[in-house]
Amino acid sequence: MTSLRTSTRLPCGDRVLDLSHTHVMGILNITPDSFSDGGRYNNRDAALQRVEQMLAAGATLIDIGGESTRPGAALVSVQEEVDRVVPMVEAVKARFDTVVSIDTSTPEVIRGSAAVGAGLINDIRALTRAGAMQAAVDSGLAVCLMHMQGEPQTMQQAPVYDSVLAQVNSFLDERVQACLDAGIERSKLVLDPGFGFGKSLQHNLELFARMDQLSPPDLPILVGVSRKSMIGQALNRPVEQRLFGGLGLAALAVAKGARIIRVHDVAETADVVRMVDAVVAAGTSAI
Ligand code: PT1
Repeated sequence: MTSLRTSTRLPCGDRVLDLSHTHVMGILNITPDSFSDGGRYNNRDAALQRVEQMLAAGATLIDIGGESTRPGAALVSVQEEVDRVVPMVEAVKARFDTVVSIDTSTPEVIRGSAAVGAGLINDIRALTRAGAMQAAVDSGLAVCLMHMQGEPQTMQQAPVYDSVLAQVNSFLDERVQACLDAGIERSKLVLDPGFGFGKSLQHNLELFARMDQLSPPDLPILVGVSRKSMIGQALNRPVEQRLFGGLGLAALAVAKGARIIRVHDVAETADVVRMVDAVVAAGTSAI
């Protein structure tokens, strides 16, 4: 399988990610109600230990989020989010040589985190919040643009599409153009179909199957399906029994050209990713 997604270097602040292979992004939720971590990592030392484990297990990015965005989650105040996220970014960058991604839509969090060494802005709202685009431009950081229909609180109440791929693509095309118009370099952009964000099981499955047709065709793709309800619905499994389903999807995502896989279960996913990468590389080598 050849890919049009040709860019091999993603500049992330003080680091560069080599996108000639697939990266595992480890999730660090620092919300009291966080999805499937049960808020166990609120405590600074426990969170840093978790980061150390994820890096040892093969994560090359750590995604730090202070606002839960799973279906039905409530908003947090700007001050609360800044207070949760920025000191954690600073603590991680002080101790570990890694790329820190910030899972945020909030301009104050983007600015504060950029000042203490974050490398990637992972925004489920694709820089649509007032002031977020300018904060991203000023930061000079890489940006992941994700598709979502609606807002987390209500997005799973009967989502509707004519064609899910066409609608996701027209949204992503528009957000990429908005970033370019604002002055963000194309080489700093990453796309995310937004699995579970305003999508039924059927929408998620169709979007996954056609991920190689995500637009624009030259930009790298990030996939986040770890422990999500699309696995629960397809397999009839509660959240603590979704690992194997998630690993299957991770393998398929890599085969379809995804370059960053966002997960809770780093060690297991890292083996899957390295294995599939090895097969893909063998199929595209000149020998
Ligand atoms: C994601 C993602 C994210 N997911 C990016 N950032 C979450 N770039 C947070 C469910 O259906 O996919 N990409 N940040 C977590 N959000 C959800 C959504 C968690 C849906 C669970 C579900 O169970």
